[in-house]
Amino acid sequence: MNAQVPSFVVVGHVNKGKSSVVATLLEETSIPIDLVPGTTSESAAYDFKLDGRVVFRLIDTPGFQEAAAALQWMQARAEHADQRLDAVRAFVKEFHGGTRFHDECQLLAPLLEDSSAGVLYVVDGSRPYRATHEAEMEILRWTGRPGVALLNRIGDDDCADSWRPVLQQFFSVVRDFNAHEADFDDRIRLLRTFGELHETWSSELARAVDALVERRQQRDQDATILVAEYLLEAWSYVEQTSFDPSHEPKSLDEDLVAEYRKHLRRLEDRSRLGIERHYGFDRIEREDTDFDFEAGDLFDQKNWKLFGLTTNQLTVRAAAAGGAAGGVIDLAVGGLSFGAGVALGSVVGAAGAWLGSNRVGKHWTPQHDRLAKLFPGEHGHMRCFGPISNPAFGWILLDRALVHLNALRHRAHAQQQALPLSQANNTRAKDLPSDTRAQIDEIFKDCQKAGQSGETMSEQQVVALASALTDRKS
Ligand SMILES: Nc1nc2c(ncn2[C@@H]2O[C@H](COP(=O)(O)OP(=O)(O)O)[C@@H](O)[C@H]2O)c(=O)[nH]1
Ligand SMILES: [Mg+2]
Repeated sequence: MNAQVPSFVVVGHVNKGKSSVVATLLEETSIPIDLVPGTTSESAAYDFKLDGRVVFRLIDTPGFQEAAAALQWMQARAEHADQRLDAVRAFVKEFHGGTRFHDECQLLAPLLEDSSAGVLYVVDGSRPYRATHEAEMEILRWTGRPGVALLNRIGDDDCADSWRPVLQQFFSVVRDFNAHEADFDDRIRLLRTFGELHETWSSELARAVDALVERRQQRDQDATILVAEYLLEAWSYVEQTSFDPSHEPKSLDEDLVAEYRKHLRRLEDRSRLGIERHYGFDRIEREDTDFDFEAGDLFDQKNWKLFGLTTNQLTVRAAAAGGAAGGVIDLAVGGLSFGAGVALGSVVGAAGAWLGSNRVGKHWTPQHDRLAKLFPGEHGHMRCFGPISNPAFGWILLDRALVHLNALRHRAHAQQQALPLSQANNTRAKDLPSDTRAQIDEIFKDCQKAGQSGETMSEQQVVALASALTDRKS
């Protein structure tokens, strides 16, 4: 083992969030987190690598089970402070490999093996301090290792004040760190703290922090490109079908729209999966019950607010496209002033009828020049649906993509709840500056045109949309 790699043994009472801390710090969803207490039965070392180089190592452990009895055993063998480390060694030697004190040996052995390893002591700050923890901290002190105490928060209560004065007696640094809620900045702050523990680690961890920040920026940039690629594809997508005119199926149009919806859903899902993987999330659940193409509720304007924009914000854009042509589109409330109540009511009504007939896209039949343009050289009978003709619908897709991206960016890797996609405080389309929204709307219009003439969007447009999407107020 390379002694230069900053290593931390993550310890604490069983079921206090040790594995969660490891998962979140490593940005790794594959760390086993307890559904039942005792999931972690053996210690496991996890290396955090950047560009193939190990920058720090975390050793997840089962946690203390019988600290008081273990301490008692050690105390009987250490009359004075200079004998304590030896007593810990003797303890591990005596019980290692056996069934008694299995978990204690699992967590103490890595501390003894690597003479530079630090301690990360995790407690649950939502539960009050209890004296039973004292033996654990005392044993850790006997190892003489530098340590950070982390106040995790499993429940909603705040009992941190009962812990702090105790933790400060045993650990040189005490920090709040909510394993399931910590975002990127919290993680970076903690890594910087680690650097303070050991002089030889500080430069190594400072480099790791720089590299992490750089990787984060790159990931953010790449993620908006993925979002932009998806949107341009979705905005310009045309569903087509060919049929025999002598047996024109009755449900031809319905089927066409159903296929169109399915495809848009697939595009969104594929894009989301790609972005999730990009941030190191594998197979996460999403809280997304309010979006169901099959049930058709995307096409029900009652549900639009669930997608992030209020009906007002959406219809303002819809009305702007029809009424105030060329005017600056402002999705935020108040951008275009409709007389409250009366005008809004009629706009909602108009948009409702529009959407109620599934006119998210338009139908094209062989009588339309456009179809001939879309499918040059094709003969026979075809029908198409798309691209999106309703600007509000285009903005819904954009808003959903932003909500997903931002929920993901702030998600801790230990988090096991479904990804929340309806949080009000999430960044949304309405948070984009209005000139940026106007710019995006131009790209959206280009997409609609491109879709109608069977063209694909250029790399330049992808980059332009991606950069507009990062132009957030927050
Ligand atoms: N809400 C919440 N739950 C947490 C947090 N940390 C841990 N948990 C939950 O507490 C349980 C134990 O977590 P785990 O990380 O496996 O603890 P360990 O036994 O100390 O490794 C799991 O069900 C976690 O989902 C936290 O910060 N917030
Ligand atoms: Mg664990």
